[in-house]
Parts: sequence; C-alpha cells; structure tokens
Amino acid sequence: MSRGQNEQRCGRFITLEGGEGVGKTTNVGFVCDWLTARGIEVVRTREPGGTPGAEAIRELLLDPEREERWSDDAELLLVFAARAQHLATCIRPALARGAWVVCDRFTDATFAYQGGGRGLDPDRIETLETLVQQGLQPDLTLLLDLPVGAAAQRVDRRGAARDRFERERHAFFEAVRQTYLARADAQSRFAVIDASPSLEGVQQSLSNTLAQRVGAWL
Ligand code: T5A
Repeated sequence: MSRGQNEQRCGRFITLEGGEGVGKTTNVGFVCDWLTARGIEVVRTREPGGTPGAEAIRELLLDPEREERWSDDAELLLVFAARAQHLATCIRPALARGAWVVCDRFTDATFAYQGGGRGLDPDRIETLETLVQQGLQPDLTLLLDLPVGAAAQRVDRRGAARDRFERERHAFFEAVRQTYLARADAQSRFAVIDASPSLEGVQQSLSNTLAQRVGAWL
C-alpha cells in the first residue's frame, strides 16, 4: 500500500482515470456501490474539485469562454492548488477516520494532460506531487482505456457543451492516452479496464478487478 511518510490512515484510496468520455463518471457510482454493499463507508469525490474552493478552481480551469488563456504553468499550479485543498479538507480527513475515498481523476490526470497533452516536463509535475501529496498515492487506480475516436463519439452522443479540455485536438488526446498507458505499465497500483464493450461488459470487468484487488484487503 502507498502511504505517505508518518501518515495515520486506515481507509483506502481508489481513483478512476482515463481520457474524455471513457465512462469514468458513469462508473464511479458503480465502484462506490460495490464497496458500500460490502459494508465500507465510501466518500465519492472528483478532481479538479471535491470541495467548494477546489470546485471554484475547477470552474476557472474548464470554462471554455475565458478570454485570457491560462499559460501551461498557471494551469499546472491551479490543478495542484485545487488538489492541495481537496487533500487537506476532504481526502486526508476521510482516510484518517477509516472511510474509503473513490475519486474521479487524481494526479495521473496531471501527468497525462499537463505532461502528455501540454508537453510539460514530468519532473516538474513530480516536484509538485511530492510537495502536495507528501507520499500519499492511490492504493488502486482503475484506468478506463478506449481509443480516442470511440471516446469522442461518446462525448458527441452525450450532446453536452464541450469544456476547455474537450475542445483540444486528436493528437492531444492520443498523447493523454499513451501517457496513461505508459504509467499503468510501470506501476502495479493500476488496473487497465477495456472501456470499449457495453456498459454491462465494462462493469463486469470492474467487478472482477475489484473482487481480485479489493477482495485481498477485506
Ligand atoms: N484535468 C483534470 C487536467 O487537465 N489535469 C488534472 O490534473 C485533472 C484532475 C476534468 C477535465 O480536467 C482535466 C481533464 C478533464 O478534461 P471531467 O469532467 O472530470 O473534466 O472529465 P471528463 O473526462 O471531461 O468527463 P466526461 O464526463 O467527459 O467523461 P467520462 O466521465 O469519462 O465519461 P462519462 O461517464 O460521462 O460517459 C460519457 C458518455 O458515454 C456513455 C455515457 O452514458 C455518457 O453519455 N457511456 C457509454 N456508452 C456506451 N458504452 C459504454 N460502456 C459507456 N460508458 C459510458
């Protein structure tokens, strides 16, 4: 398990990751229900966001109508400012009292979007990760993987207005996907879930993975 230095916690930290439209938001509830059915207290949250202050930063980050474009460094710092607040007032207190936290995106998204997508040096992202997380890492990261074209079709079919990131180009999302896959290859906390089947099929895979990975902790 990945605990921060001197960290007192007994809850587990599970994150869902993947590109736009792969089904994270749809499936985060499924994961929470799976855990709740086993008697676990679950806190469902998301990034950027999860607290009033961090949600305000989310608005700043995602608003497609902003006239002033964020510089890549400003975007990176906003993401970590939101994360610092989220960790301090939501995630760490929940884990400390023994609740499990299920989070729709976390720092892997920063490596994928600001690192892979925007091209920022991953060493700089790691510096902020160390500063803000002080060693805290998810225990399990469920990476929903779907080819970029198929994910874009799902976003189009959903029909909602596109946010600032969703307006990026194919090459950006391809870099995001490849960065996620490379991280999953390198770190055992990841489980890669093929997100291309029907929702029922994806949830069957999630269920199998949870039984295997979480079952070992219960
Ligand atoms: N960001 C975030 C950064 O740049 N850096 C960071 O550090 C962090 C934390 C957040 C944005 O911020 C960026 C990344 C993001 O661009 P978001 O809203 O949290 O934005 O993330 P999005 O990926 O934009 O969320 P989406 O809602 O677009 O995608 P989801 O959650 O992956 O997909 P979901 O569940 O909404 O599903 C999309 C559609 O597909 C259908 C659903 O019903 C829905 O209509 N669907 C399926 N259809 C067929 N078969 C299946 N198996 C399906 N599963 C879902």
